Amino acid sequence: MASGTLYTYPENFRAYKALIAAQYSGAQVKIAENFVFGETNKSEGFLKKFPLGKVPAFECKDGKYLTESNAIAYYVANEQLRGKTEAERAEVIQWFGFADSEILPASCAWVFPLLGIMPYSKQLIEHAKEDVGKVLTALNAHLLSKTYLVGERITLADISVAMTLLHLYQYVLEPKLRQPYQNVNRWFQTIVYQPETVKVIGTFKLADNTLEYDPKKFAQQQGKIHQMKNHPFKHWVTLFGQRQSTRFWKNPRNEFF
Ligand SMILES: N[C@@H](CCC(=O)N[C@@H](CS)C(=O)NCC(=O)O)C(=O)O
Repeated sequence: MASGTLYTYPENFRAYKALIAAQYSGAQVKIAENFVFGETNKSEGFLKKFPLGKVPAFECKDGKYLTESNAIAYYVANEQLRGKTEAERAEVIQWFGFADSEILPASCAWVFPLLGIMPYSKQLIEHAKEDVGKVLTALNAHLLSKTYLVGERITLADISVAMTLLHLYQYVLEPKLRQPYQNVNRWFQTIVYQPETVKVIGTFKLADNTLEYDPKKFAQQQGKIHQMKNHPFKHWVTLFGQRQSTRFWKNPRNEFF
């Protein structure tokens, strides 16, 4: 059975994928103690193992090193979660790509400005909402007659896609906005309220209201994040701060995330 150490900051939806998979498979995944984002992952020792300095990162008990959250989740998963047939495994990979390429950029572009961790642009948020609408419409059609994304039981496809939708359901998809996507809502709640998921993410609360942009809150939040060593969103601010003049801002709808 897979076992090893997972490097991550707290409440990282990418790390959740592996942690939930481990709950199903019984894999022994220990979270690295005293991990400080921006420090530990930039240390010489870490970079020797994981040259990009990104998390989540996984140090397998047998000495292998793994990066990329989907690969780590796959490594610690069991056969059921990976997909039982070649076709199912291919579908799982398909949904990994869908989550990372279709959902994630749109989710970040909508939610992060409202959390004060990315500058606000009404136009970009409107584009992001449209993009989120498109992915939810596609998912809703897929889930019309299905309980799970692949096959008849939960797989990594469900875990990966649900975790990538987490911020949307947590911060912006208030009842009126999620109303057109009843199949997705039903499926999402099936996944986040599984006991294995609850053990990792706690009891999830769907958004009652869409988070509103407040310029004062934005300025305060930026200050707070910069001051606090371990603020949960510090890594994003650092990341965006470093890249503000680079390609993301030249083409903010690109596949930055
Ligand atoms: N595709 C990767 C993305 C990993 C990633 O971008 N991690 C961010 C934090 S969420 C990071 O560690 N960034 C540090 C950096 O870019 O220096 C995955 O899914 O694991």
